[in-house]
Amino acid sequence: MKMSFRWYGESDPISLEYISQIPGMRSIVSAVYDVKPGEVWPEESLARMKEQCEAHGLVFDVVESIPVHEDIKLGRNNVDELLDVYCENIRRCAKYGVKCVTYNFMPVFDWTRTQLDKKAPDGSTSLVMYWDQMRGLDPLKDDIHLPGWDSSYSQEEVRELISAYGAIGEEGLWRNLEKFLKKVIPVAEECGVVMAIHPDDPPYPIFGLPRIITCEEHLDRFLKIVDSPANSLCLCTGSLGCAKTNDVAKMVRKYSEMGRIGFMHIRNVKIMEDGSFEERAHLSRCGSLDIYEIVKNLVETGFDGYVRPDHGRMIWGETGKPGYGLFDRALGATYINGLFEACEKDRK
Ligand code: DNO
Repeated sequence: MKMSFRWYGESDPISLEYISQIPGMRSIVSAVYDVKPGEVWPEESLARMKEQCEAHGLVFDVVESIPVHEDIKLGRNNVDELLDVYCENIRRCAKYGVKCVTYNFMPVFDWTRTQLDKKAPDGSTSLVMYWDQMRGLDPLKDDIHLPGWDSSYSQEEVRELISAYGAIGEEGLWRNLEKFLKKVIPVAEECGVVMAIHPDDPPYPIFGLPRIITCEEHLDRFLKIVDSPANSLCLCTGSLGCAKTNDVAKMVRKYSEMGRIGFMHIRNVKIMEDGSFEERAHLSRCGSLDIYEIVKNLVETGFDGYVRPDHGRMIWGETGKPGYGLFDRALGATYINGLFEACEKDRK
């Protein structure tokens, strides 16, 4: 496996120097952040990122994400033009050494949480989603500002998008995903890039918006649309893992055996009685997921893709981007490295 760390570019308070000091760190996961979805990424930005990483002994070879424009997901008139731009961005990334590109196909919003700084008894804070804070919210009626939601949409636009997605429904979203994959995957194959779709977080409908990358049955359907290793998964344990019905360790074994996991996001969540969840420290005993079992399954199936410690808590007084501090993610990386070493040595 190739250990990696997400870096938000020059505006990230965490420096590449600090990241390079984490034992076993190899790759940087980043993106061009100052360009809107649907626009071409300047080559200079990619070249600069590559150079900066190399200057710190790191490799910039994973992109998270090239965002998919809502009009692609909705299959609107300008979709062909937008797909051309998307393909051009893949080509440009590949030119600067990128091997894996993550994206998602979630309507309107990326991940959903109700609080980003829930304090645990030990004083650390983390992201949570509590149903009693979600119930009763109706984006069609109320002005909703959930933490982390894309503030680039006005409430009016959000309402318009929600009704447009309501009109196409789940099957419409699948059709538009199919069109996207049939255009994009051949380009990725041509330039040696693995496209890794991120599951919906959480993996069930929110506010009636369709969500399709949610469970084993749907992942099977997704992988069959284009049966190529370039069409693969970014298997996020914490996203899939907050639905009790997903057996994440089993899914990891199955898709890794098939050679269809390009990227692993490893983190733990604690699922509560009512289906609410809290992000926890990476250790198995801290949450509902057995991280040891997950890593063991990766090792036993010869996984050689990218791994990153996903969301950490805020600890030791650190402040910054929720989920993306240095300290707890570095602890996560070290724990995951330990599990890999133990499982690999056990196998010999
Ligand atoms: C959350 C991340 C997601 C992920 C996108 C991929 O912290 O895992 O925002 O980057 O869904 O497109």
